[in-house]
Amino acid sequence: MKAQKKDKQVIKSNKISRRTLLGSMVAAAVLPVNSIFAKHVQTGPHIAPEPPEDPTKAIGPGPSAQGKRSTFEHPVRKFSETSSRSPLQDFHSTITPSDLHYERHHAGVPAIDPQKYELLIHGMVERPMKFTLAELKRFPAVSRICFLECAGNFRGGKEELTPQEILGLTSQSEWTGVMLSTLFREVGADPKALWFLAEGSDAAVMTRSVPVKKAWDDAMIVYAQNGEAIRPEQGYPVRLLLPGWEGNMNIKWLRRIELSDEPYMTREETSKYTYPVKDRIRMFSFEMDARSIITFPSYPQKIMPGWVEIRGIAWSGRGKIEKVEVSTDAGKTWQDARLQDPVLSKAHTYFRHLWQWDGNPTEILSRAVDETGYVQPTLRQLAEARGTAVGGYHMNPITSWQIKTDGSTLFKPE
Ligand SMILES: Nc1nc2c(c(=O)[nH]1)N[C@H]1C(S)=C(S)[C@@H](COP(=O)(O)O)O[C@H]1N2
Ligand SMILES: [Mo]
Repeated sequence: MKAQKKDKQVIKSNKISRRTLLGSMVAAAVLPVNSIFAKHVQTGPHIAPEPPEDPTKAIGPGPSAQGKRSTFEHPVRKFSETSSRSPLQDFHSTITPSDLHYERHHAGVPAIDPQKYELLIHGMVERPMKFTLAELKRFPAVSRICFLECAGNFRGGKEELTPQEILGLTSQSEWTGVMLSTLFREVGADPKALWFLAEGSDAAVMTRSVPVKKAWDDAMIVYAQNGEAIRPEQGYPVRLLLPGWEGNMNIKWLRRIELSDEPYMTREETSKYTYPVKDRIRMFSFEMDARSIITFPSYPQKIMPGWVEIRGIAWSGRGKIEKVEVSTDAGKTWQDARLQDPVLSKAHTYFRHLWQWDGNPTEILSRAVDETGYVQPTLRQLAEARGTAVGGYHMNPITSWQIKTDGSTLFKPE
């Protein structure tokens, strides 16, 4: 009986027009059984697959204390001594599984006993205070989904590069902790304080000066990542979270905050994270500029002529993604991609665009526009705007993929 019913459905949906298809995509309805994305198979009792003899044997012994990935799935970070990159091409949505979050360490990952942990807040405050982890957790908590991105996130130069290799120094988590403004009220921050120093307790004792206005805006002291304690690599037990701002200011293993009326000019900010300065004005903002990347299709994936759903992520450190435009003709014409709701501020936003590939070689590109009206630039525009002062940081050019006649994909280094 059941099989017969199914057969009827197959016949009913045998003919689907392009309009029906697009309509159903927009309405996010279930794809028809006889889809142009998949092979039509004849169903019926005579070819119904036999269930395995003992299905539990095939799957495993039963409940366990801790789950693992399917043994068929192997997403991995690509790592060097100082950083690791998220496998962007393996993700279907925007939360990065915690064990695949990118890492950037200046002196390794310290092991910090949460029982001994303390955060000192002092300097231009009425009451210098030390907070244990338990004390931090007693304050009203807040959760926020946002991306983190290293200021040096961009690599090019050759065709055989995956999204992970090009742009894997960004990830997204749901972070939980206490608003820094709550703690600043607790210690009685002096309204005349303009900067605060954030200091980590890793061997690098990484320090950065942060404008106090970020603390009154949306800075957080976070102890949880995707619902559980922060991973050691992300700053266990506590890190500073500055939504939208360059990664290096988000101090991990945070142990001290000192308020002042001027920046501290720390080693990190005068050596590594120095930026081209024009007329005494820093040429880059602390915010990460809007950008995007197509993660499917991408190297080394292969496509077939016909319908292809182009997919990728877009984000901006200045707010929400307003739109993502996709070009399938090497930048001649652009079309708006669909954005996956909810579109969050300072967060990776998933985009999708249905494209019928005719089998001819072409190039596909994506371009992000954020709510401030900022449009993701081309590499040439970036170079022109910065003149000879183009540095390795804050490079957010439009990236394009070449589609070859055989359906293979290669990065286009420019
Ligand atoms: N204490 C400390 N904080 C740090 C760093 C570090 O080496 N030590 N690296 C910074 C840099 S350069 C980046 S990009 C982010 C990376 O955060 P993640 O490793 O959680 O992805 O942390 C920042 N905070
Ligand atoms: Mo970084």
